[in-house]
Amino acid sequence: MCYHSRSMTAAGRIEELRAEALSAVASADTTGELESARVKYLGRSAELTEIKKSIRDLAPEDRKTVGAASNRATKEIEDALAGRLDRLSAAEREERLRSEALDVTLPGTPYPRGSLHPSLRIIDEVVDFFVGLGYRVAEGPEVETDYYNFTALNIPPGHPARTMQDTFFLDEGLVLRTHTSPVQIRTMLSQEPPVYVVCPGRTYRRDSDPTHTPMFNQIEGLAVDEGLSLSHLKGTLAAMARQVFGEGVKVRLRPSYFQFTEPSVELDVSCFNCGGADPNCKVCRGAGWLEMLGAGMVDPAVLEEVGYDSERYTGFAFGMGPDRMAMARYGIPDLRLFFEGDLRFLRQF
Ligand code: 2NL
Repeated sequence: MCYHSRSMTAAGRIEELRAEALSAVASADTTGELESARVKYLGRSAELTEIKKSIRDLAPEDRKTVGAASNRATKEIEDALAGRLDRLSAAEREERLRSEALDVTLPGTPYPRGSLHPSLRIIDEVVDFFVGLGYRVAEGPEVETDYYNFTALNIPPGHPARTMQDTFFLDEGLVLRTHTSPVQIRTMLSQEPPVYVVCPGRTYRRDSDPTHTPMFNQIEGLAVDEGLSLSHLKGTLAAMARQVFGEGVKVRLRPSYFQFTEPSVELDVSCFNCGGADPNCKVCRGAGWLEMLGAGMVDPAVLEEVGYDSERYTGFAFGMGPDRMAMARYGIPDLRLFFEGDLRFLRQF
């Protein structure tokens, strides 16, 4: 070792190394620097380590003093390292806590708030009304088979009512559903009466102008039980109209025709805007009444098709267009605005 060449005693060199190491430990400012000092002065190839290894080569009278001195120095350096490590890690922890500290009193980052689409507002209100009566919400596929969309609803293949629906036909007997009625068919096939369901969903017809879009929302509902009559239909739908359009509205039924109900009706509500009094009303255009939905008593042929005993059970069904209802309520002139996703339009609701 170098202390031989400088004709220094081992004990003297140990003392030098001890002093050097202690000062390096004392001046280490980070745990990383401290670790470098440890490796340098106590590591496997540190000079002090080499001295300890060479003790066995010393003259027997020197072994004891050099051994004791190197052990003392090692112990002292270790103690200094441990003490410094405690201090530095505490300081580093403090620093980390300080730099990572969160000021919980700062105001949060404003987060842009969305709004409910006008159609969804109507859908939620109508669905909530029926859920309040104990109806279940049912949903089903938008790609349907010809059978569920038409045949099961008393619209056999080749029937002219099929062409009236402007259907989107897909491959292999599949269609985009033209109404949500197939959901009720699936519900009836999967359970016995009593059935009380409300079925909101997207429906599709080949139509596009200011009052028709190829995709539109529909809400249908179905009740099948013993003893249901047209008066249950009228009472249920009148209560719904009053909840959605206001306690003051009146309702009236007009005869109508649907392939899957008999008798069939249309339900009008008195204009929620003018109450029927304003010949220039923008909402009803002076008619005093707004068409709200179509309905009827489920045709016995439809009940039999799903395996229900039409002698024992009767039912009523209805269908409405929440997009149209939203247009009336919010005075929106063009249905196409509903589906363009223009935020300037949507933010108004
Ligand atoms: C309308 C008319 C209606 C139905 C839908 C229906 C469903 C089954 C059986 C019988 Cl499974 N009927 N649905 C009945 C009458 C009218 O919708 O104008 N919708 C916008």
